[in-house]
Amino acid sequence: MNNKKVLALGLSALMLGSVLAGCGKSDSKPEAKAEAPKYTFRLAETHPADYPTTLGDKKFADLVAERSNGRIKINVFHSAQLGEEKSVIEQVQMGSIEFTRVSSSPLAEFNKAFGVFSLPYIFDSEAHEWKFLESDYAKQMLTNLEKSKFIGLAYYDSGSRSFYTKNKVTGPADLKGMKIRVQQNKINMDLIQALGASATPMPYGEVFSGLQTGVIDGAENNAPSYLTANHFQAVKYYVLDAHQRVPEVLMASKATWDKLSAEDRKLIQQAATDSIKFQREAWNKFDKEALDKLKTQGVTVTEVKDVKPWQAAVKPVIDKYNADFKTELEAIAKARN
Ligand code: GTR
Repeated sequence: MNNKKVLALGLSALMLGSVLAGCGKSDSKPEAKAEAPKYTFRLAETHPADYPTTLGDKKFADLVAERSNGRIKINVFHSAQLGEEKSVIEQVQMGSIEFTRVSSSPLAEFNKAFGVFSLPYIFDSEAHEWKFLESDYAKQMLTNLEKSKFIGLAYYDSGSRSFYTKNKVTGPADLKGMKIRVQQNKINMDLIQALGASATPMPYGEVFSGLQTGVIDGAENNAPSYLTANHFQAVKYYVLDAHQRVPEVLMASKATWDKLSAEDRKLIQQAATDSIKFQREAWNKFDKEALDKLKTQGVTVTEVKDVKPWQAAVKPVIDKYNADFKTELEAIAKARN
């Protein structure tokens, strides 16, 4: 904890340093004279500095700084410097961290509707997913986060999640008996159970050692996470079953929001919306690069030509939660057309 604090302080000093250095440049238009920050906020991010979500966060922070003329400063703390996702979400809820970018999956434990994204095979494609994420329904889901003391600002892309394991998996039956790490929510546990494997929920930062020591036999994620968290160094089989598409969420603490003027809220919301395009482009580029890199690093990538056996195996999960997510699933089906 102390080490993290020292690291965080060092990083803020560094960031401050670069802002001051920036001020020295003589490209100043008269109206661009930066004001001293009135607000300095922290944004918690679990991924490393060059990961596509972090790039999105930074774009968002840059737009806010630029448009507020330096008055609102958001420092991005990447690489889980402020803690693992579940604890970060709790701190954002309490108002001790002002902003974060998290996965919908752990968020579902705080706001039930977001659990819909943990259901398997609800989207046909990236296009279908984004048609839904841009719909009024999905926007309303962000707005409804307010009841849980969050202000939902934007969805970011996270591609699709697939299994990576110690032994080769080609079909769902191969997962039987394996211990698989899942993101911390109930639906994920049911999903693993439906596949005859045993689910081990654990924070992201513990997965690497879990895989190395054999506490778990595998996990599941998109290619960028499998690569950048170094999980591929511990387990080398990746089967592209794409069981989930779990969007990322950029959000603020309601406690922070309540202190801001209407104009500042508008500015921050617009910056978040405007950062989406940049994040999605960064995502698509890195998603492909990551898969290529995994292959060159000795990972055996197994394509799934027929997804039907996978869909059939996890159908009990849909059956179990169909009624709970009736309206969400209807809105998702509507976005298919
Ligand atoms: C990643 C996601 C992270 C984290 C991680 C996990 O895809 O971007 O925020 O939730 O998965 O599996 O814990």
